[in-house]
Amino acid sequence: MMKRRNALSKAAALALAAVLATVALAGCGASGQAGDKAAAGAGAAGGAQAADPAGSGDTRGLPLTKEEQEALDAGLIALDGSLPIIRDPDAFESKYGRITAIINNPAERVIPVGDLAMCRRWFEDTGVAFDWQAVPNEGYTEKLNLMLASGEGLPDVFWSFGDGKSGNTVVQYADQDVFLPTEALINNDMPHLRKILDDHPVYWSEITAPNGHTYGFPYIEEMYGLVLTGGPWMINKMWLDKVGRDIPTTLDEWVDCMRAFRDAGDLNGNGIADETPIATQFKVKGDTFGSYNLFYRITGAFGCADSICDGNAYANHLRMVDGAVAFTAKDEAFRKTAEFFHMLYGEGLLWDGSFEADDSALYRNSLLRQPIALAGSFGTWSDQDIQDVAVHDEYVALPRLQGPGGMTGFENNYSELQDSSDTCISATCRFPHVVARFVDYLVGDPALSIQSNWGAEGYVYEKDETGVLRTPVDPDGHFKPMKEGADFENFGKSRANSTTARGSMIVLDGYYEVYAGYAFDAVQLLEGQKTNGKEAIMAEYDSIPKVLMTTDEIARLAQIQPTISDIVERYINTWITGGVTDDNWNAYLSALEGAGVNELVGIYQTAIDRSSR
Ligand SMILES: [Ca+2]
Repeated sequence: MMKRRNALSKAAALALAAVLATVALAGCGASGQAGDKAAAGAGAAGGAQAADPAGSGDTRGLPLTKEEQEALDAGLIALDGSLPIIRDPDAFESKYGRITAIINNPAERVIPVGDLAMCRRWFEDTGVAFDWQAVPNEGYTEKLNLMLASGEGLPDVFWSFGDGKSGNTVVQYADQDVFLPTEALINNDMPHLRKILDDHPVYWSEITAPNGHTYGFPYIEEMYGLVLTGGPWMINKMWLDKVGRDIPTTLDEWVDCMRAFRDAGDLNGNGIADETPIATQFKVKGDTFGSYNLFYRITGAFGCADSICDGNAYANHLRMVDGAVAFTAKDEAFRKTAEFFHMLYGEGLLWDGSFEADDSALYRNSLLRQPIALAGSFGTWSDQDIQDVAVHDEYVALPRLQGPGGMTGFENNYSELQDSSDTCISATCRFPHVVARFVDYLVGDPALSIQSNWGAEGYVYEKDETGVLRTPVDPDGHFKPMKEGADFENFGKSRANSTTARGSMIVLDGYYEVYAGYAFDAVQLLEGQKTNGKEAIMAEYDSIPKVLMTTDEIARLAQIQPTISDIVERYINTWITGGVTDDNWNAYLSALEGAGVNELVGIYQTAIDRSSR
């Protein structure tokens, strides 16, 4: 539901932007290249995405294999969408053996994969009994790479490739006839999956390889965009009360509160001058979903939001502006943000550990672990970053702050489609239609999808009086184990020992409160994000779609992008401590040009145009 509303308002915003682009539109992209590209690309990328998605014109279908035709004729399998898919598992197995599937096993899984509660249920429903080749998580990628490089002993199905890695792997082998293209299966044999993809055209873009094919099937975990904006930006409400300030709603009011914190003395009452108004980190690496570095959160308040996300670092400082890829860290708003932080620094409002590069020294690993409040305002990912319960309760999430050129916050260049190509079928598989029908069964039933992803009823879920699956929690809000023994003592273990988790599961926003409650440990995190303006931020901005790139493009990004990010980080440190001048700003822009910033934008624009054709 929410997703659609966002998509609609984005489309409306895009249309409006296209109209306004002909008028003088100040702000983002006003500085040269980005603006030109925005005007040129507005029709191309923006329009294509809403039109016919990749592969949907294919109605030919994948021919049955010899074995499939034979098994169908013998009444051993059904491929019309009815269940079970394998009608006579014993007869099927004695004639063809089991369909083999390689899977990475986390250390906490002690139950054989085939005996997991969800695997047993899948078998009861479909008659599909996989021969699971479980490989320990440690070393899984290496083993998989060796197997793929040799091309020998390939299983019928690659259940997963290591979280988030399936896309790069299938692209790497795209021209080697290792994996079976699946778009014909999706279009003709998988009505449930096809509907989900057609309802979300961006997901089609994100699973389509540069050669136009899809491989395997996606893993999607929608959580109202949990990973698409940073975690809550907090302020100490108890300190606000002590200095007689309301919760700020503008950037100016926030600065006024920080000055009041600085001047108030012993706000935490321990007799020591140990308070700091603002804690942040200027190091991007390890900045979980754009949560800890306040610099980037504030760029939007000066007219052009930048975007960083450690989970998709090559797309850092890029954003879709008026339908085209723009490098936002060279906008004038970025310079104004640097001047703003130089002011904060000069006034003694920033914690002096904010420039630390060492993880253990970052405020979330130091200041927030103390049994007393030490900082006035900072970003978090999980609210559990603040370890002491009483200290935790002193903080509230800030509203989205209004600045001179816009509002705070940005959307992450990330996707809730976390893997493009799980449950990947190898080219030698004799029963690709059986696998496709199995995956369509898996994604077609919301309650089943949810349990396949997070764990089985009786392990991590119990039904409430209205039939909605709920995770049992104790009075402190912690997971209450449902099974005896150390192998089920926490949520992670109960999950790992009741389902494979990763694979082609699909959980959509519309499932919450209809089939299952929202993830019990993310409720507060989401609430804080909403207070920060999450929904408005997601409606306002278009992030860079997480499209699949060619091996050459990825190699080129690996060469040029880290240098570009280093330049940005280095200059931010220079500006905050020493101030911004025309000279160092121009030197910064020249350094970016020299490092290939235009090529970076071009690579992304090409990849996005290609995937959204
Ligand atoms: Ca104190």
